[in-house]
Amino acid sequence: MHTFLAVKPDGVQRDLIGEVIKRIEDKGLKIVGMKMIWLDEEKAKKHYQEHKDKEFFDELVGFITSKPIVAMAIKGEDAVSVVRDMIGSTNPKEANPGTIRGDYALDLTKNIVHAADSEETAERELELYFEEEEIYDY
Ligand code: 3AN
Repeated sequence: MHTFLAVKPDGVQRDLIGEVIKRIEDKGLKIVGMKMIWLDEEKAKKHYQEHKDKEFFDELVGFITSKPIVAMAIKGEDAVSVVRDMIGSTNPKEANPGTIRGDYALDLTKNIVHAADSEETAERELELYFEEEEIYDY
């Protein structure tokens, strides 16, 4: 199974790309696609389309386009739920210690990472960020 994870602008700014990669690899998951990209507004809005009516939507789009992000395709057994558990709750104040957000974030918007929350979302997000040939089968 594949999932999608992104190190957000705050994680990139704080030099936490390596820390996130290390945790994923240490867990036994495989990174099978990876790129640094600077999202434009159109793509950011597509990514967060489910939140388009929320009051925090503009802040979210402004933040995610403020600096580059690192997008990853990750392969492993139950990768979607395993990676969600590893990143911790959306609100970092409630995220357990030992999770990425629990260990590195306090702010609801600047919460270091994003990861797909279902198989359907993973498929959609992988398609949004990667061409088919950019995800390797190895
Ligand atoms: P997750 O990233 O854990 O899947 P979502 O999809 O509910 O969480 O929210 C997407 C992003 O929107 C979160 N990572 C967070 O940055 C932001 N967000 C969610 N809820 C709020 C909120 N109430 N106020 C501000 N930002 C929020």
